[in-house]
Amino acid sequence: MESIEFAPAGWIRLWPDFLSKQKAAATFQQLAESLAWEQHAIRLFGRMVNQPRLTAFYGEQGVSYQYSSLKLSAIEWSGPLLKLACQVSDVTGESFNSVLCNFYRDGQDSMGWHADDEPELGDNPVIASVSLGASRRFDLKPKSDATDQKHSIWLESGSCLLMGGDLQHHWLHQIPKTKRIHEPRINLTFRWIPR
Ligand SMILES: O=C(O)CCC(=O)C(=O)O
Ligand SMILES: [Mn+2]
Repeated sequence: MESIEFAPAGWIRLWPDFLSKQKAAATFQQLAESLAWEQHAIRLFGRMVNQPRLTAFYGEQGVSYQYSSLKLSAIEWSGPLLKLACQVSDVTGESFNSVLCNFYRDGQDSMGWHADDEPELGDNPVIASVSLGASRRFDLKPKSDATDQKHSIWLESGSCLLMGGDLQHHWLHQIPKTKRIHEPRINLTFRWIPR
């Protein structure tokens, strides 16, 4: 496990081999085929635009999550997602009751700069992020816009990243678009959302 402390605040930990490459590839296939992937439209600067990726939200019954003008009710998790949630909890020592799943079809799919700071996640949320399929670059920059402090981490298939402390108060993160990647990636962000 690798650990990085962030100034001004927060931390991340990374388990590069949370799942073996083989297990990660099999899990990618299974989730790509079985989850209820949808492309949602969100309101951006007063216009409705499609998110540049597919998503699916799963978790314990009754959990819902509101972000970017969307309100998602969890589909009850079972099988592979529930098993992964248990494995993530075992490795990280943290509890999760839901998972926001993202499907990046290729390098043209992305996630813009944001922090996971919605009020329902609580004050200092701990979020675990499991990556399957193509490696993508994960960038972090301070909200204060001190651009010299930018960090980038390659999230490889089978890795598990944990974000915690007050990272979401002080830092933004993104998955940038790239012309160089043509393969798909699934990312699973495990969260704790009170019901
Ligand atoms: O795809 C990723 O690695 C990041 C996903 C993310 O930041 C999110 O779902 O909030
Ligand atoms: Mn995020």
